[in-house]
Amino acid sequence: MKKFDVKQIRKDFPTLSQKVNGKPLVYLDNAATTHKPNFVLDAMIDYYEKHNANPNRGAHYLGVSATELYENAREKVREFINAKSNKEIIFTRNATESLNLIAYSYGMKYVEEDDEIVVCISEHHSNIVPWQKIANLKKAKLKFIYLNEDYRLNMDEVYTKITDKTKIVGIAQMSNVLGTVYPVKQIVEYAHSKGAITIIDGAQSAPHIKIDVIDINTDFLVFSGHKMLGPMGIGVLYGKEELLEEMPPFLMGGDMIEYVEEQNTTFAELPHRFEAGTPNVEGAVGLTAAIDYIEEIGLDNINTHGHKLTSYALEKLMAIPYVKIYGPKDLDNRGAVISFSVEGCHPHDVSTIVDTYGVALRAGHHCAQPLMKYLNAPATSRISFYIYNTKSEIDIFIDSLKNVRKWLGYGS
Ligand code: 7TS
Repeated sequence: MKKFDVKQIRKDFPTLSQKVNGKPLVYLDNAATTHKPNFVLDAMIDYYEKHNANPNRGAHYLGVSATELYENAREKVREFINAKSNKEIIFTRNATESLNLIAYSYGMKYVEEDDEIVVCISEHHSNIVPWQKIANLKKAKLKFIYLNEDYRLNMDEVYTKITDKTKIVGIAQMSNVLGTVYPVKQIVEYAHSKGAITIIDGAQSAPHIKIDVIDINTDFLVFSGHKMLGPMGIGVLYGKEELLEEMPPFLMGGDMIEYVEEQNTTFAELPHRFEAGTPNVEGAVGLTAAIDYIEEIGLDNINTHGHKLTSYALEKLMAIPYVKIYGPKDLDNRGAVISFSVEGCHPHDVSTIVDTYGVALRAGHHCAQPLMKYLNAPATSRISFYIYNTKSEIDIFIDSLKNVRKWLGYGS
């Protein structure tokens, strides 16, 4: 494992050397998407310059080369999450598409009237809206696990909400708003004891925490490449082979078939059955490079760095009397995402003002409106860190934040 050296790492990211509004960019919106190192950008250019072809089709040199790169990416992802087989790795556009695939394929086949689907109140819309649709279509019930006052989850709430009627339990391993990291292994174990299957949304956790699907024993896992240094437009669905084997295809067309007759079709083997149409080879190549880059630095180092920055930022934010933090205030089971509000200021004003100091943060409902309603907060501001962020960037952010209320006419 390489020594963790932020100065060196920053040199790999061309976007970070830009100025914004005349100030050095301080990018604190990594939960939305991360920037891409040259290693990833170069891999994608190399693909187009030397290998570009439509995979799984022609037997010509480039076609074989593109197919190899695409399948190497599948192997890379399999290793990354310790899945048993490449058949269990399906490439999608993003975590959202992966969740929709599970809902439309597994949900439509297995959910029945009066069944229950259980999700956490802090889910991203992509792990709520597809289930609302399935619940409506099937006359099933969508139930929510609520949180404690410290924004953590009490296992008693899990034991109450997951019942013998529960068919599906879906939970993000790390909340994109609160930063809370949930005890997914225990939740999976309990869901299984009640006969339910489990979906872990790893969109926020995969970039920071080593995920071992065999150890967690989840039935499905989803994540997006773009939140872990990879390009946009490539996502992953992991599913246990025995479940995927029994699931109907989600999208129909080229590449996912075995034989097509005028009126009937038989479908391809896994994983191709779930990958209709020309795949995103460029994205898969970029994701391979991103995983290589992350593994070179080491997920343990990345997680430790995130914790250091989070602890520093929490301390600074808690020292400001008019700032309220939405999320755990210590590092116990918590990731590198901090949501907060500034008394008397709309989060959009906060982000617009800090932007003039070069600071990029996110404001709004973070695609988690049910959580916002539960927290009684119409919107929050959010900072989120990744490998290239530094304590001095947090200092710049805190200084800019201290100017927000002055700008808006408050004394301090
Ligand atoms: N699940 C979680 C936990 C997320 O944070 C997000 C995106 C998604 C799913 C969807 O990912 P996508 O790649 O399919 O869009 N979260 C955010 C965010 O917090 N700010 O912008 C996107």
